[in-house]
Amino acid sequence: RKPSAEEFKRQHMDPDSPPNSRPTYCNRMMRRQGMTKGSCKRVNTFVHESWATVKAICSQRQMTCKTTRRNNCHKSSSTLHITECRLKGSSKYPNCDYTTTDSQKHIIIACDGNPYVPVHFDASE
Ligand code: 139
Repeated sequence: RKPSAEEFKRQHMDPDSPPNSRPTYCNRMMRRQGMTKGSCKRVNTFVHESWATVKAICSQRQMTCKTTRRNNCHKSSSTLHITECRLKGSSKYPNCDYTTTDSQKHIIIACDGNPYVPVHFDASE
């Protein structure tokens, strides 16, 4: 499947909700955004910033990706509001049960294509 900005948006963008640590956020969002179909996705980060802010990271500091060793990753120059969803060890598909953790961190994303846009979430730090 071709990487696309639309897929990145579905899995990682939540610009309209402020960061909130309601414990039900990840269970609800992971299901709503289609990441609990077939299996429970283990780790997923949502970014509470505008698409313009996230897209702009593609022109910020370039680096080697942590997960693939490709060189098309970029680290945000500022910290962003994010929520990390992590599958609980006790979770059993189809009941995907997540911990919800809010933070403010730099994010590392991979960009690809022409136009050069976000396609993969690599890490936060
Ligand atoms: P993924 O299938 O990794 O990429 P997610 O980001 O949602 O989907 N692509 C690249 N993929 C990896 N590295 C590159 N340098 C790439 N350049 C292009 C989506 C598409 O992007 C393409 C791929 O070929 C693919 O088609 O790490 C595993 C999953 O966990 C998530 C992110 C990732 O899935 N994750 C991990 C988080 O959301 N947060 C974290 O902190 C860590």
